[in-house]
Amino acid sequence: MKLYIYDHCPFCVRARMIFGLREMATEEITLLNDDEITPINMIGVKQVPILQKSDGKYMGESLDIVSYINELSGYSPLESVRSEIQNWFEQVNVFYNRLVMPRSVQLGLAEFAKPSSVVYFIEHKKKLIGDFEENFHKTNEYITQMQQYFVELDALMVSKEWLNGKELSLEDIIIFPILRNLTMVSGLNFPEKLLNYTHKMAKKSLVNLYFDCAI
Ligand SMILES: N[C@@H](CCC(=O)N[C@@H](CS)C(=O)NCC(=O)O)C(=O)O
Repeated sequence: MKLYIYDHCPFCVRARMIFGLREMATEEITLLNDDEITPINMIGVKQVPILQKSDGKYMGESLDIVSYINELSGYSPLESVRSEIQNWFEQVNVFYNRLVMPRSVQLGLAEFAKPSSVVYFIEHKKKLIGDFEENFHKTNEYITQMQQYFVELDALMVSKEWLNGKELSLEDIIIFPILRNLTMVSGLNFPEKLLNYTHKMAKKSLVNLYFDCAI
């Protein structure tokens, strides 16, 4: 199987996690961010992640890929998300994007290997978050807000292994990618339990963190 991704893409991290956690093999292929043709030819839209299954057919939508691989590896469906966790995820989104997007293009990630791919990303995403540099300059303001959200999430964590305290669930699948990408923000302090969880999940799911290149 082949998994088409961008490194910075949290939806792609969801798909990467299930391969790592279920010890299933896949070849990860990072597309250039301004490559529209390849994904459109596969699933009709310019969006990743895309899984090419063993029969050659393509599948988009991160949560569909997660369910498919989870089932293929013999596990029962993943438990759903507590409403408090879903609310946290939705509330944090605006600060998350403003912290992460301006940094994503500065880390030398494979999807931004060509200058045109950086320009493409900035042009599209500034419609969502506004000017990248302005957002970068407001880092301290966003960090202050994010620290408060971290305290809330820390309180919702039932264990350091799995967010619901029992087993892998969709809570881990939606929350870990957000935490993983926030590791690119220098000066953002993860509370101890959350930090422990982030490291453990990165190891178990074979997804890298960005602490060593945070800016
Ligand atoms: N609902 C989709 C959302 C995927 C998505 O929004 N992917 C983003 C990357 S994070 C994308 O490909 N956006 C188009 C772009 O960046 O040009 C899923 O869960 O897979």
